[in-house]
Amino acid sequence: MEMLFEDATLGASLSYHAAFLERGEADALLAWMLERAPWQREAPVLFGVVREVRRRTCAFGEAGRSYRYSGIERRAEPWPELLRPVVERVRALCATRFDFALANLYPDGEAALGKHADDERDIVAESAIAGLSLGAERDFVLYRKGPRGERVASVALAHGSLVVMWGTTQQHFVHAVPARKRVRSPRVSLTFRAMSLHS
Ligand SMILES: O=C(O)CCC(=O)C(=O)O
Repeated sequence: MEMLFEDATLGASLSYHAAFLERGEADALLAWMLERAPWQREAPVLFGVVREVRRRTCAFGEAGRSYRYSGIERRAEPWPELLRPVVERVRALCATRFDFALANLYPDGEAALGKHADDERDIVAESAIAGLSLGAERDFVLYRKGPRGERVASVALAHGSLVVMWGTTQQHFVHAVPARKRVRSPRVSLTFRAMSLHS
């Protein structure tokens, strides 16, 4: 485990777990996700305009969970068998009762995710958010919120790695997965979240 960033005053930090999954386990999960996951196109509404993006998403979790963001609603499919033991390990590592995971498929390096915080009301305030990476290595960048918005951490996320945003990170920081044009192969991420019971 590597602590990539910590602001003790704010109660925010970012940790990185390079070989969270063994190679074979990561390969099998990636293959399942690419072939079997129920990917959907995203068409987020930003400033009132519908914008289609290259990324695809779907969601897994406990029965009845759903997640709303940017005018999109993703309802959880049941946890796939292959993912169940992984969810247990992510829960144990973070001591957090994750009940939902949003999956992102980046078909190639042109697919990206802009700066945002996972600060929707559906998420339990100040709970950890853990991101599992499968496939092509992509950068994950953390910036301070606000007009200066300086970059505070950047990490190349390896196949089978886990990155965890702790505490108040979503309140004070935004994160992004920038485009990397030279990347030609797909990446899948699963971000585990603890949802408020009202959702
Ligand atoms: O793909 C990633 O690693 C980041 C995903 C993310 O930021 C999100 O789902 O909110």
